[in-house]
Amino acid sequence: PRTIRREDYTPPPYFVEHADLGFELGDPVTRVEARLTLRRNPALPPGPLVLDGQELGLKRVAVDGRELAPHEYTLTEDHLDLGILPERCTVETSVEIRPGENTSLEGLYLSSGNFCTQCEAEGFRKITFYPDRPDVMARFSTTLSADPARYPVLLSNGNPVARGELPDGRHFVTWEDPFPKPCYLFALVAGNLVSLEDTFTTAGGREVKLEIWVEPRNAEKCGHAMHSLKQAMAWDERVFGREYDLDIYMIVAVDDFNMGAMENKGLNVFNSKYVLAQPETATDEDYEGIEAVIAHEYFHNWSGNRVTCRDWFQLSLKEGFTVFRDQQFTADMTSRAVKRIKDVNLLRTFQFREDGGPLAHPVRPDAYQEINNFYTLTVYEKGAEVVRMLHTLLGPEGFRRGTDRYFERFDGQAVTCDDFVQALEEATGRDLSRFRRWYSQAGTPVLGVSGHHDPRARTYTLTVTQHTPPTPGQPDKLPLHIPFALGLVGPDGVDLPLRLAGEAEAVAGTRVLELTEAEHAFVFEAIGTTPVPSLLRGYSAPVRLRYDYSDAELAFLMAHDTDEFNRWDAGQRLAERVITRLMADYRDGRPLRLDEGLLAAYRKLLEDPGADRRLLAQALMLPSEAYLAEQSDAIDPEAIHNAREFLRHALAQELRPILLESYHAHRDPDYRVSPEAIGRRRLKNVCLGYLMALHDETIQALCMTQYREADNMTDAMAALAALAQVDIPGRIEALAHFHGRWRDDPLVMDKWLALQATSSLPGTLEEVKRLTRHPAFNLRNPNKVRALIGAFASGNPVRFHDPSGAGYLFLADRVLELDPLNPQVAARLLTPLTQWRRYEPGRRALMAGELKRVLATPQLSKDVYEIASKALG
Ligand code: DPP
Ligand code: ZN
Repeated sequence: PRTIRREDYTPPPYFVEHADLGFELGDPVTRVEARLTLRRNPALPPGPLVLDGQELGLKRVAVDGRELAPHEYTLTEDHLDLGILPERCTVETSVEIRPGENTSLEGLYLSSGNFCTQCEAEGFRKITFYPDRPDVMARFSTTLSADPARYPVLLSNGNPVARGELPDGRHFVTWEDPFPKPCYLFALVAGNLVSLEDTFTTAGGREVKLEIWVEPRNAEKCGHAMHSLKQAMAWDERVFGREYDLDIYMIVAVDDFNMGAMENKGLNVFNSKYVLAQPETATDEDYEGIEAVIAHEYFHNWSGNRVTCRDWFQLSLKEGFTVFRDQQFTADMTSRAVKRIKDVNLLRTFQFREDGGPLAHPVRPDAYQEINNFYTLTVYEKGAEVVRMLHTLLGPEGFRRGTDRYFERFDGQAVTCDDFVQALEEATGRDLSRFRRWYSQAGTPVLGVSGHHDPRARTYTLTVTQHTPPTPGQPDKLPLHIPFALGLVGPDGVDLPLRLAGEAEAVAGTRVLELTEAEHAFVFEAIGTTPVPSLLRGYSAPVRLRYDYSDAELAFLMAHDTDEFNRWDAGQRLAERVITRLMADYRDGRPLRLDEGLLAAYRKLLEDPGADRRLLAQALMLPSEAYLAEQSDAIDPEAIHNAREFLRHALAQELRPILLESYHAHRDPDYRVSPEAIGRRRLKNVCLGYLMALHDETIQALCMTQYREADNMTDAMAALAALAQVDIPGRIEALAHFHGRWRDDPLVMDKWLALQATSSLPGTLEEVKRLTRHPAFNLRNPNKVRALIGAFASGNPVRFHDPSGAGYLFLADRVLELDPLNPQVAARLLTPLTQWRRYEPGRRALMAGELKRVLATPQLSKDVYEIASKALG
């Protein structure tokens, strides 16, 4: 496959001023008529018009009304070359496509018998011939026609301007989108759908119609999504000064979707997982996920749609920024510290893994074979961290001045990450030249910190070094501009006032130092007693922090740090250290013993009556097996699992009375959805999880009772998840009961599949294989694939990494089976194997063997080819 390079970018030779589209929707055949009004780019010498197009049956092509004969154009597998055209002209094409046969879920396809589209990144070329690149922005009008009985609802971008009946009995609707947009933001939906309607009045006083469209069976499940949308609209006005710009905003939920959702202008198409919720079917986490994704797609209306990307290398321009925006929104709607903890957990577990492996790439990549492979944690999550660092460096007001300038200056344009940074520089007068390296340099920087207190001079000296390890294609790294937030905590647990040598005044609490060189020494004055440094507060930069804390210092920070994030992080570091020691004991055959310091720290947590329940629940959770693996050198998943399970069991044994007490104290008679109620539920269920590690019949009975009596999915799932981990008759009974109750609800069945796939019981792989033949599973549905196969490979390290290699063989087989149907999801599924070099020698060889087998398979998609070849390269 061909490699596309950022440095090869050239502007488009033709612009599309207007795209007039007509769809005669039908299954098996849909006809698409396109009339493009074109203008040659005056800045370039005249060149040919080459339109992108794949799997299109070309019926007719005309220029300025004259039909071309076949010798007047060149048609290949993915292009239509019309040669040099006049400065201004219209090109008409007529093509036939077969949406019912489209299993890739890119372009136009059917989901539950309804038509829908997914065009980002390059799906529009499967709909019609077009310059499919984001820097070509056109005004679209779209006429949909279809059988009114089967497809009563016809939706596209913008405003509906005409509708009616056609002589042949079909009906039609014409939509016009007044905002020029790249074709990746095009969407259409047609089918038998019902809507929940509401309105939102913008700060400017315009009334916007809000519609959420779903299949009739889901009509009652849209309330939370609608509420979330209105919250997001109000928040974006308040915090970023951004108002909505059309008279109507529509969201459609479909069951078959490659991603979470898509921000098409005025017509978002969503994976139903991020729309549908009722207390009986959705957990508290699902509710939060819906709120976040609804907001994310809404925020794209400015950060992505009004100002879009010049090319796909700039993807983080819209994604990193929009993830940062949705993170801030969720923090405001829920708990800032808990949100931060979740995001950092994701980053440090999975983005760090990506950034340290064979697929490492900068936030703004330099090259790709298949752009779908670059919708990554690096582009999204590290990209959001980069924007967060800008926010920290500029302060909230400076950052807001910068984003105002960015939106104003680039409205209606397709721009670059550099343009974004430049707007922030212009608005604040700051020099961000060194900061820009965050966009070009891959890899996770390591900060080495040491502290020295001189009691006689009353100084405390912090020495900070930074170093970024090499990544593929980038052997040498330069120092980055890093905001380093910290405090020095005195023996009484209070932050010391901080004054650097040469400064007049001391500042109390957290302060942000700026690192720009490979090494710095900061001397704080008037420090009389030896402090414990609280470093990288709020996780102020996406780096690995190395500081040689003692266990006692970590326990101290865990109890006293005023920074909630660092309080949690100190607990995680302490637990990680304890588990690492247990792993060594396990491998060397020594008896495992519970660490008294950790036990005391956990007891203290549980005994604090005033604690925020959500934070407490979070603090009680041990680092995940995946996180622990990311910290290891030659990963041994079995040692990690057994050490961690030993610790869970030992803690539960020692803390049993207080865990039980806390469990009962946080059971509420009524289901409510306030932050307080959610925190109580979470804490109760974390306690239950620990208690179930005891393998005690009384506790198991308690768990069965919770499952049976639960009137909400959060409690039912918590109980069922714990039961799925133990080999008792109640497990089978509960899983069967759950299936019987929810077999007709696909989203709930996803949970059922995932629970079984992530059980650490020894028979899990066989169970997963059986489930691939169960009616609840369907290889063509990405949610099912993720729930069963994805969850097994990414969420069940001890079973997936069975030393026999059976898990690897199973995964590679599924990837090869899925690749011809849906390459995008197949490539994603393969990622756990790309980490092969990190494992101990036995597993390393088996993983590489499966990757080689995949790579040697004929007719591989370029999606899977790129991942497999880079992983082995
Ligand atoms: N729909 C995906 C997202 O919002 C891609 N734009 O992140
Ligand atoms: Zn996005």
